[in-house]
Amino acid sequence: MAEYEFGNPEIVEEEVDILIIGGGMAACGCAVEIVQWADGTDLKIKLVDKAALSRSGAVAQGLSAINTYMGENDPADYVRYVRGDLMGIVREDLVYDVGRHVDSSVHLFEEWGLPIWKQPGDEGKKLVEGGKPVRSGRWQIMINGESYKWIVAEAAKKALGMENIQERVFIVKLVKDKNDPERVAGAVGFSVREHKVYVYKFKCCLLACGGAVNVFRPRSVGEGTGRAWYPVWNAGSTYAMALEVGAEATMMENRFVPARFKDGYGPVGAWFLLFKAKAMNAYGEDYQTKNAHTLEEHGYGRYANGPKMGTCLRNHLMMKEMREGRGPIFMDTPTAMAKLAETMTPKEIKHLEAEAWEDFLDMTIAQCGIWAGENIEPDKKMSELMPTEPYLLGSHAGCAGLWVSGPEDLPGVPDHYHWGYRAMTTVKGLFTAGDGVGASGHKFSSGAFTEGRIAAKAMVKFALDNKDWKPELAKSVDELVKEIYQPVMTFLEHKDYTTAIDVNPHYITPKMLQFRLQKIMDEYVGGVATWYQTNAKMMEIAEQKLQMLKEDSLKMRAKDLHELLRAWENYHRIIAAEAHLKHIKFREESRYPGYYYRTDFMDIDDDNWKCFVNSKYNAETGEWTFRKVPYVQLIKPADDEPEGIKHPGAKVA
Ligand code: SFD
Ligand code: AMP
Repeated sequence: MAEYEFGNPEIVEEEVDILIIGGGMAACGCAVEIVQWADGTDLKIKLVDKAALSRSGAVAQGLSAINTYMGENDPADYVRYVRGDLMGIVREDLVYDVGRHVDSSVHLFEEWGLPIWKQPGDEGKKLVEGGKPVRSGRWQIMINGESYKWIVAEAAKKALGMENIQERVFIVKLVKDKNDPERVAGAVGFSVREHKVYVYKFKCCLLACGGAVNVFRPRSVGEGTGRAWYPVWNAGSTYAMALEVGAEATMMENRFVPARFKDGYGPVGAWFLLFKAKAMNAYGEDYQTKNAHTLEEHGYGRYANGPKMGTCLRNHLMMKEMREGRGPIFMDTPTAMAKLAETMTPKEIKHLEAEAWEDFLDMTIAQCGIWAGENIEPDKKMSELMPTEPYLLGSHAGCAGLWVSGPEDLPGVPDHYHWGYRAMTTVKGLFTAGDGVGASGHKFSSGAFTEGRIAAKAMVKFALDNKDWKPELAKSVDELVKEIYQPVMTFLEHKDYTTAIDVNPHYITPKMLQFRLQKIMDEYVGGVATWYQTNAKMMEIAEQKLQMLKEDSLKMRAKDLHELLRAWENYHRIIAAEAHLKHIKFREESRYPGYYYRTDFMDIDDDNWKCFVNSKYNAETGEWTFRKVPYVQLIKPADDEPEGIKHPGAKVA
């Protein structure tokens, strides 16, 4: 059967100086910046993305806001905001570095044609010309962003040249250097359109493949399957590939559980901040105010400042309502719109209604589908809100990721925050940005792009400093190809054993394996099934089940290239899931109530746990090692910051 004759892929080998893996915001930032630093050198730079650059990654559908823009704000206050939102433990050096550089990235977006909303009177005036943006919140500005990714990708394409961009190649693994096990020398992947395996050698690489989605069972099942808030095509590749070559991860216990418009996963930021809508319980009560005093339990209130509190605590109060039976939770869109309309002309009201729809048409079209399908006119009928399944990411309101070297020029930065090239992980030659960088969330699209730019400069320096070094792969090309095409071989070998192609004792389909992973994570590691609760005993069971799943993952089949992609995505998800589980188990407290709860350690315990948790994975033995890493406060707390923030950090060796 011709359709199955793909067991023998063509092999494409290429050596470059710098490989950019991923084509999202961070990777595009890197591409745009790197050509400037590499100008006048003969460095060969290539970018490889699993999808098509113009619509790949989290920004594929577009966005309605740029969530990180300093403008008149001091980056030190930005650090205060991020650290408050992430319960006191962030790498303030990394956050500050994004803060002081991010505006120039946003100015580039505008120069390339991204429409940024301006205040009345400033229309047509660019930000760099003093045009005042429409702010939804202190840090966020509104955009007409349906084509955001297209615009940013076009700049990246122009900078690098299409001949240096390889689309639709999924990178499966990094390869260590033959002579130095602490260093990466290559990456290997396959085309998702042609029967080809790609083997790259390089001096250094940027690993920027986004966060991890579909690790947990999603709320959308059945006809809704495939809908998620974060992009389903970001499958934990950044974390898995880095961990497998020994890079140190940090804060992988952290996750993001966004409160979203139910079923369509429409973001809430514009509604809360721009339209000033209020959320309420089923009985019309403002639960956030009503429940605020309950934050005193377990020390959670130490991280809230009156009504001001971070994302996870806002979730916590919402979840309490739902757990105790006062759901559903509603976003009161009609009242908000009526209030705004009080001072508007009919034409302006029409415009406001259009904006309400556009907020979702620009980034979460499915939410408009829900509104249309369920006869919801936002000015007439309220919409339900719901906390989603957990996502692992380092760029939105979460901080899972890798431990990277920070800037050296900030006062008070301790030695353990920087050890080499900026943005490099603990593995030589391996850099990351965006969702890849741990312990520094709230970068969003603009911050991820900015981190890509920061990494670009450091990578050029690294490549030039290592000009005479020749990469040699620790594994032969034959071995690598065999490994990558194993799911195909498994299928070809066993497909005729049964008559029903999906039923076969010799293999498991990627789809079934994904269901198993999601069920384990959902039921034992704090997914929606247990209202985000877990404990050591539940996690012990999850560990055993994950171990078996890992063994079975070697039996995944691929009947076509699509399934080969799914198989390897799932493999990456399993490693990311394992990291998440082991980190939660190691941290014996509930640092992020509203994201997850350890029912055996419900308190926030600053004396013992106000520190980073870092891990390393040994891919040969399957063992994980953990260490506590001291948190150092670089930006002084303001007087009105809550008690928890003022705690100096746990004393760890
Ligand atoms: O509304 C491989 N984000 C928001 N940011 C904002 O600034 N404003 C918003 O309005 C934001 N909101 C929002 C956001 C995201 C989503 C999905 C929605 C709403 C619905 C967050 C940002 O988008 C996010 O922070 C950045 O995009 C992160 O950048 P980066 O570069 O870390 O990840 P990416 O852009 O997803 O790119 C990943 C790339 O990797 C590729 N890839 N390539 C090769 N091999 C592999 N194995 C690969 N695996 C992945 C991908 O194709 C992609 O190119 S709101 O909620 O607040
Ligand atoms: P979201 O649409 O939920 O991803 O939020 C977009 C931005 O608005 C992020 O920077 C959030 O932290 C912020 N945000 C969302 N909801 C609120 C809220 N109720 N209070 C303060 N900030 C919020």
